[in-house]
Amino acid sequence: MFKKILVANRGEIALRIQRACRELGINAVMVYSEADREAKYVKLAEEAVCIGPPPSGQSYLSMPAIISAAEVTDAEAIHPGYGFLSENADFAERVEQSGFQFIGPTPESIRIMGDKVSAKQAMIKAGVPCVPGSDGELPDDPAQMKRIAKAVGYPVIIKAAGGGGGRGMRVVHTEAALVNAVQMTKAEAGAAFNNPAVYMEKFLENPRHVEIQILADKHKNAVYLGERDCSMQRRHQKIIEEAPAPGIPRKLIEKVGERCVAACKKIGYRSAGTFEFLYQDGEFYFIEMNTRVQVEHPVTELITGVDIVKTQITVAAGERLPFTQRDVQIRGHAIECRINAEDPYKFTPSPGRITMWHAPGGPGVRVDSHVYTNYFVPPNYDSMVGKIIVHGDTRDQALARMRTALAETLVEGISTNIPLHRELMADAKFLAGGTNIHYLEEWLRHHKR
Ligand code: MV4
Repeated sequence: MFKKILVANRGEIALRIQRACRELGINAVMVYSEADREAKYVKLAEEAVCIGPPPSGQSYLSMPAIISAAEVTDAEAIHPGYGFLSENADFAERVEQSGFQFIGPTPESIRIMGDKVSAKQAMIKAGVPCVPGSDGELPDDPAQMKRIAKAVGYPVIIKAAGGGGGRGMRVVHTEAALVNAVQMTKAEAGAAFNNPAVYMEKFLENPRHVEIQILADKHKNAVYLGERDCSMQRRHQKIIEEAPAPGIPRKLIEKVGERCVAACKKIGYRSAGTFEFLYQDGEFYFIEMNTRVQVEHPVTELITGVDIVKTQITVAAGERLPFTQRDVQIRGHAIECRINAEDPYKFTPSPGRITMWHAPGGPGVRVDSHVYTNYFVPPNYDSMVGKIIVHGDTRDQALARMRTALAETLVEGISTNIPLHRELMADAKFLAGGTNIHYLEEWLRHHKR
């Protein structure tokens, strides 16, 4: 096992990785920007290295700064967390060329999944169900384009190969609008991603976002850890996630999960990964694969008892997965609320000093947060200050525990979205389960504060 790992991230996930290292008896080297000097995980660290000024381009996104920090501290491996450099294939490659283990998949896997056209082609080949659409990149010829759209059926969606996570997409409802929409999307994609390639899919009007967590080792073993429903989102920012996904038959999840595992084995995927699907009218459609640990990984940890971050580390060191698919049992229900430093209804960021932070507790309550009373939320990064995650035997018990947890949570000095979470935990449609990706934005239109 590694003796020392460098944690190339900040915030709650830096603390989460530090905790996993402690449990494994590994020394964690924390890196921090000048804005994160006061972070809890920096104070708790046996070793910490300042990697630059507050802007992430000069700190958490600086490959030379991070790799030199690993060199001067004699770390053996680098955990990238989520965001920042976590899905940058060039970074993974440079980490390995510098003699460190990248805690994640191979650079080749990251590259295939980073290009949404090659990702989808790999999934079709591996038997994962995908949204009907163009066979690979969309041709430039207007006649061919129109022929493909007609076969797929309007409305269609044009997506940039270099996009993902909601960037570089355009919905087209009629043939009259098609050619111009494709040209516009290609121009934007060329400027934003340095890759003008686009592809076409049938546009699904009211899907849920359901994703499947997988874990794989370097010995061709892979398992799926059930699914998460991440439909409660606004502008592609998830705010509530839960597992299992309400109302989806277990048999169907098993069928799709087995396809994801087969795909992992086929492409030699290793580490943690997430297959993102749209779920509509009882069918799953693959859209993208995330090659990192995700913000919402704790809901899966709570329903399976598997420590995803620890397993990422042990499999990166070459160990085998310590369990098989048969050992993975889904128990109870888990819900996560992301706590953001922002106005709960206007969504403007609310950085600043937290004058009071009181975290909830009690049975089935987990809080993943790096903040504390007197902590200063820097304005330079994502507004998420922590996550409240609850587990119960049933969804109703998990909901009751989340309501209690949110009622106990006290944050003063900054605004947070806790009032929004409290309202949603009492919303009849959410409580019924199965709301789609448009629900929150529609709800907000009718609940103007
Ligand atoms: C779609 C779609 C409908 N039909 N693809 C947005 C993020 C990116 N991961 C894929 N996205 C979508 N792709 C087809 N064929 C609707 C979305 C979408 C969405 C997906 C998941 C979660 C939230 C979303 C919000 C708006 C649109």
